[in-house]
Amino acid sequence: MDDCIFCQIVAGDIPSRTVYEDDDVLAFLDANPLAPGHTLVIPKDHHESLNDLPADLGSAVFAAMHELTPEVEAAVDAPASTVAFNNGEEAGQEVPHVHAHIVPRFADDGGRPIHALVS
Ligand code: D5M
Repeated sequence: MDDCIFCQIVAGDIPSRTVYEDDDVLAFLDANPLAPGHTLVIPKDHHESLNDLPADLGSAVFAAMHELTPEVEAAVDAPASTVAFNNGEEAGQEVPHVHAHIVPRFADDGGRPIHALVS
């Protein structure tokens, strides 16, 4: 989609800091991080939300999340992370290209639950 920010990142038309890439999935640092190392994981193909995502691509995204989450935590020395999708505009999804947030969490960050952290 020409007007999708994340499709433009996949195409290389907007710069991003790549964390991981394979044939189906791209992960890059969030431009507005909630914590150091905040990473987004997206399918390269444009699908607006999880509801539109074919199961095989969902599996590819999950496999990348599964591999990346401990690596992201280790990279910033975080003991935990919040991993979440804002799925749909009313749930706070601002970029309509499905994406998972991996947000490293720290002992001194207040332990706020997911609804207070990802908006
Ligand atoms: O989260 C959308 C996320 O996308 C939000 O945390 C900022 C991030 N974002 C927006 N534009 C960019 C670019 N150009 N690079 C990296 N990250 C970006 P949502 O769940 O839709 O509210």
